[in-house]
Amino acid sequence: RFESTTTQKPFYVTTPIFYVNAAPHLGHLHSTVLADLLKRWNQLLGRKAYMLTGTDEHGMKVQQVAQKAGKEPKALCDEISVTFKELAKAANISNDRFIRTTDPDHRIAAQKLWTILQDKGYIYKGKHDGWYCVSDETFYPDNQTQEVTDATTGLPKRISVETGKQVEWTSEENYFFRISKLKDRLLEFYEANPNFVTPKERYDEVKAEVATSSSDLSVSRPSSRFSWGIPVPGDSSQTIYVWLDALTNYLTAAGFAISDDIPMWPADVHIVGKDIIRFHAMYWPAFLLAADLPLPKKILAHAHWQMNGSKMSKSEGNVVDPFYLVELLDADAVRYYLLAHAVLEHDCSFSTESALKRRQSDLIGKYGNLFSRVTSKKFSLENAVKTFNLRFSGDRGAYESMQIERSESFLEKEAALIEDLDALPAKIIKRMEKTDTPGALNDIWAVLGAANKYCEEATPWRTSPINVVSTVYVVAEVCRVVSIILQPFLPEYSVRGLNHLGVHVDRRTIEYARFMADDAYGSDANNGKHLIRVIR
Ligand code: ME8
Repeated sequence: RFESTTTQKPFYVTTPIFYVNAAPHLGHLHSTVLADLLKRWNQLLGRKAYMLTGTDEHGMKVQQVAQKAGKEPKALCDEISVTFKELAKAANISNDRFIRTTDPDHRIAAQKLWTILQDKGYIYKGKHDGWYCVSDETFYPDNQTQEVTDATTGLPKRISVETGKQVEWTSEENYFFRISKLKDRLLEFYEANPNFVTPKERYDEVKAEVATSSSDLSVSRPSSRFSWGIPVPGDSSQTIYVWLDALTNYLTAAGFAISDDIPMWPADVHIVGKDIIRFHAMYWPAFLLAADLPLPKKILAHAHWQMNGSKMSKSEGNVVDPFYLVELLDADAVRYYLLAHAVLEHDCSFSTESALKRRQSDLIGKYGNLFSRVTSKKFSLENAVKTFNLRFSGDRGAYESMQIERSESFLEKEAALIEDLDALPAKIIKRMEKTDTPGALNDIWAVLGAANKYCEEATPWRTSPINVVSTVYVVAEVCRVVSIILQPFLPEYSVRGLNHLGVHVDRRTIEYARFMADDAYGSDANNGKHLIRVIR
């Protein structure tokens, strides 16, 4: 009932669309890298994939920042939105669209969804009193707020217990969404789809929250107070609530504004930070249920990056500038650090030193080093080549069509390493089913570690030509197979590696990630100048 009927649809992955109240920080890049990883991972598995990211430009928060800066809201949006777009470029993100909620098709889509909800009887007008938090763009029930003393002014103020942000008593006419009518259907849906919210801890929280919820959701604001948004269709005295507007972006990009037939829908996964689960796992499915549209397959929530012990956040100002980091490390090394370091479940703290260290020890020390061992002229294998008079083309350090025989002894000696290598794809597929990126990279680096060790112990140049050749061959195979698997994680390093080995672009999908895969380099790869050719 909730699934799309087309099986051929592209894998559709999204990031949150980010507020344009300040420039991006490392946390935003983390969600974006995860989405990019999942897109590329699905492509590696042979599936078409589509990735969406963008900016959330309406709402009180943006309106207030613009006012303070003495700018028109749209001008502020243009200015900040472009920094998010540039970050995606700098970080080598392969998003297919960068959506802005000020895009014309999005306005149409948001109004269309509103109209459907209204026609189906889910929207009514009422009076609303409550504690509104501009910073979080949401109302909080009384028991989720508390009075505290402001540290700077010494005056009392009321804040949200959850986020610590100031709330204000707000009383006004709003349109409401009958989410209360959908409570049972939501709970049924969670029950039937235990992986809908991942990780499990977050799923349990969502279920508990929906089970105890009772009030309807205010989905508009008076335009007199707040006009920087999309007007309610047929009543311009009200503006659509920014979260209803924002969530619709996922439908907009799927083509909802122009057609009722949206083959790319539903999304396969919405990547979100754990701060916005309620909106994605409760409100969003409720809107879609009400509109009779299929629900997304998964909400994947990641924990937060911390800085000096508290959540890295624009409003706190304790942020890491992702542009600086990309400059310092390079895009792949930043991705590596984010993916290897952060588990979904727990917050983790950022440190530049540890990012630099991991680049040195893992990327340069193990992955890069293994490539040097097979391809660099400086490495002792070159001596071996000379000693045994093997043909060495000297062309970009590559061995020209080195011909080897597959012999028993060759397989015996390297059996453990080859076995580990061949077990790797299945292991990583399993890890990726849980989006366990630290686990996946750990498995990959275990093989790289073993291969480096094997090189050190093999000292083939002291023995015979066949050993030299087989050692180089096995190590080259580790480089090739690992690079294929690493493409979604390290798109630049891996492609450089595969190019260097001379692996044809058609031979880089997961089925070639196997020791001695048939025609692994492609018969006309690199004009026949691939590293190694095998005769069986
Ligand atoms: O919430 N660690 O936008 P936003 C990891 N516009 N990720 C972090 C992070 C941190 N410290 N801080 C932020 C919004 N993020 C809405 C979304 S979607 C329809 C609308 C990431 O600019 C994380 O993904 O506040 C978080 O959910 C998101 O940025 C919040 O971005």
